[in-house]
Amino acid sequence: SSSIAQDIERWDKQANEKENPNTKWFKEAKFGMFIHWGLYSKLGGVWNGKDYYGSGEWLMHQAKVPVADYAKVAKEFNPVKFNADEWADLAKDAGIKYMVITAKHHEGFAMYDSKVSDFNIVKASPYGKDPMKALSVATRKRGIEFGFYYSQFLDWHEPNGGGNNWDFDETKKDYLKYYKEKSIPQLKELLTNYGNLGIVWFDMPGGLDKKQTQELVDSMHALQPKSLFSSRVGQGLGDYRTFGDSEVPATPISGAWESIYTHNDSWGYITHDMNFKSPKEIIQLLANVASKGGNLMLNVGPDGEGNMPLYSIKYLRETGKWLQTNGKSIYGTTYGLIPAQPWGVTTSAPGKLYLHVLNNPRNGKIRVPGVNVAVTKVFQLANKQPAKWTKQGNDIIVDMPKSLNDHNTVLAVQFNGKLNDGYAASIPQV
Ligand code: JFZ
Repeated sequence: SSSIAQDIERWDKQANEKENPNTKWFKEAKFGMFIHWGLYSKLGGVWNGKDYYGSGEWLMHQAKVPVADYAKVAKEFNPVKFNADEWADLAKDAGIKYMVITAKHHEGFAMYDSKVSDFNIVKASPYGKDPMKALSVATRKRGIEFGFYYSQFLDWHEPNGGGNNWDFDETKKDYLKYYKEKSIPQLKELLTNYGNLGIVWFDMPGGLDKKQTQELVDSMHALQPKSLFSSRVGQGLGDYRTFGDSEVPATPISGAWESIYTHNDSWGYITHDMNFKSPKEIIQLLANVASKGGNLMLNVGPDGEGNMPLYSIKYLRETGKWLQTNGKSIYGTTYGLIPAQPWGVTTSAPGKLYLHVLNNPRNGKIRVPGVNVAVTKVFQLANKQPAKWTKQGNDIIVDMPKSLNDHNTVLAVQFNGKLNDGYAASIPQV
């Protein structure tokens, strides 16, 4: 998209200023889980018998549902199948290092115990408990960083919140009043009552100028100095950049960043959205994003009862199985010093180059150009079996070993010396 180029320019400037030490864990993490869960998860993309395929969490907007009617959904929202330990186990098994869940999406419903607004899962729903509390405990217990998504500007439930122009007159709104009375106090609750948050994932800025956004960021960082705020807090602020939905930059970028994708088509649950990415697609996406130096945060959309989609459970666990034997080529790596090749992509670690063979070559050989170092060994990462290789100038040609797993065969190239950065000419220079 057009904004991506501007984003890169702005963030490269920022990355050049000073590396934020708080991003260290994030840059090593590589794989996050995004969860969209709210009243829309119960509706599943259908309002009054009409099917609105698209982003399920936008249903209220798409169907122009009056606030009073939408509020009735809360009265039937009872996710009795929700089990924080099961969700955290799934994340752990999938090889996930951080989780970000919607504490409040654009619909305005708080999925946690809020004293600021009664429109929340404890007060307005039969469920009557705080699932966010349970999830924050369960994830941390497993060494997973926990964070909240919070829609700071769009709030279709509130007369002064952004976005609802079917119940309210947009021109008469006092956004600052909404920020003062709901958005900021709720953010304070989230940053106070749930322990250390790895991430606060702000989304879709609006209604604040640069100075006001800076004040928002500062007052929130005062509560949690180490927490990382997403770039969608607006006005060029935030601690790491998150790219527009489903985008991977073409060349590596310095600094901390993530690409976000959803497992199927929608972020929020849709009953008949079956377009799930296969384990192979997830693994190859993860490798591609890591090869550019970023993280993949993959979204799942549990239903209104609290069940994870069966395909998400199955495919994420299979992704985790691959990571158990190939994780060294993902976690803690930096972008691949050898640019993308017809057979796949690379990631880097000290003294190691990882070849992610995404397309198996017909002739059983892959060529790796630009290897200006003394190679000591090439082996299949998953079973440590050495692979045959030869050198032609600065190219190495590797015989593909018998593949253990056709999702993505990773070959590790061990070397002495300093490998040239094949991207040096194409990375934006500041
Ligand atoms: C936002 C939300 O509106 C959406 O419901 C979902 O939560 C998603 C993760 O984030 O949608 C956006 C926001 C920004 C961009 C695209 C979709 N963008 O910058 O390209």
